Amino acid sequence: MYGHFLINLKQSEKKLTEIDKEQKAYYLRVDFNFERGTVTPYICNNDSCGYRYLGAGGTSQSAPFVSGIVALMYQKFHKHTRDPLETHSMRNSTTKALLIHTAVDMEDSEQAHFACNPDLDAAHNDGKCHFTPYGKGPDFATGWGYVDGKKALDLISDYDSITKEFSKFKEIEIGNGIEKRWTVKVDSASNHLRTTLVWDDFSGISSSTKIKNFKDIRLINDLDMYMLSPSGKYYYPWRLDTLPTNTIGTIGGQVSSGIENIHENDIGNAYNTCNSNDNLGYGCFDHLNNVEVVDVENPEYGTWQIVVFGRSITETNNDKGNAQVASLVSDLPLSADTKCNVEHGYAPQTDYQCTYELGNDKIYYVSFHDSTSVGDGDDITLTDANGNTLGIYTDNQLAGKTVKVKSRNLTITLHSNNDNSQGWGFGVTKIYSINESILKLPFEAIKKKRINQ
Ligand SMILES: [Ca+2]
Ligand SMILES: [Ca+2]
Ligand SMILES: [Ca+2]
Repeated sequence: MYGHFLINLKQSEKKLTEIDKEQKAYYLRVDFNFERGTVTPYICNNDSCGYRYLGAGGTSQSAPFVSGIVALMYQKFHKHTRDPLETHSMRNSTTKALLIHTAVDMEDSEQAHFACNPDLDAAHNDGKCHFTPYGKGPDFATGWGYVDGKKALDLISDYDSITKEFSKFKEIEIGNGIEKRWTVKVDSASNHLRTTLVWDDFSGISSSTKIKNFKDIRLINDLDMYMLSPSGKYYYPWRLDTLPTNTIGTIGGQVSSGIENIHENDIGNAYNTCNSNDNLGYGCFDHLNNVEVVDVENPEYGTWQIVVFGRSITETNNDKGNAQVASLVSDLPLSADTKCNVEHGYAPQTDYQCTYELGNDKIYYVSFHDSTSVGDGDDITLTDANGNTLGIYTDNQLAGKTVKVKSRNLTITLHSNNDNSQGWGFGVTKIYSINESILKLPFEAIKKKRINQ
């Protein structure tokens, strides 16, 4: 093992004093060499440690830099928690989520081109050098962008020693069919809001990798995430369509095994919209990766909801053996989960309760999922913040319905009796408010008055 770590990737070869001047925040210097079976530190001269920065790219070049940044992240985590890392640490998915969350997206530019893509060159076969195009969002050339070590480290702050949690990232547990919610509050002008979800998926079966269709799902566990704006608009995660995987056998009479037949127009841009922009269909989510990122440009002021759903959890890795542990990262402090675990379909006698935080000042509309239903002898009760019952619903009475609530919060309770009849349970698809200024328009007031007369 051999490597030099320094965060600034753009340096060519500099003296230590020059590097010191340019590093304003955090940096790590680990110089070591593996000689004759022992790891030895590099010997520094007065002002130089023999740094060499290679002009090459690729995972080999990035691995020592990213590893060094992750080492600093663990160090900072430990500094806040004061717990030994052997007993309290971050999962792999958490460091990965923090790095992806803070990565700086890269978009195509002439200056950034540094190597021809052999697959594209072979497919086009026109004697020209073809570069991998890369657009906004995740792409095939630069992934989620370049690592911003300082930003990643900055997220490891604001630690609560009582709950033993950091405010902007959490390790969460999601079971099959379970939906959980968190909220973040946008209360100052911001041109961007991002949420990142990463999980360490259970290992696959090696024989399954031989399946030819690469668009097939390889995930063992698939989690989905979306965000809901204060006015009830959905924001979906990024998706990126797969590339063709048929190989080119011969080019100009020469066999080139492993070269794939990819043309420039096969490489599309990532996208994060969904057709009607008003549904939570399967196609609105990614089902190929163990990473989901939701980006919002110019977010609305108010309380945003982050919803994580266990689309398909077939293997578990939490202590209780009933959920996938995942890592959730936000730009803003994540408010405590409403202790709401919605389960579809539910089992006999599995009563559960969810409280959704609303607001005193506005009328809120709460919409229920089309599948909402309960079995014989079971019901769904809606209660306001003062404990007043707003309604008791049976069968599929709440399916696709929107209820109007003016209360600080709304509690939904599902009562299930012990018989053989259960339903899907309930799902809240939207919570939104209409600005009071709209409700108080003179036109509305006049109209109401006339109706009253
Ligand atoms: Ca990009
Ligand atoms: Ca997914
Ligand atoms: Ca029942």
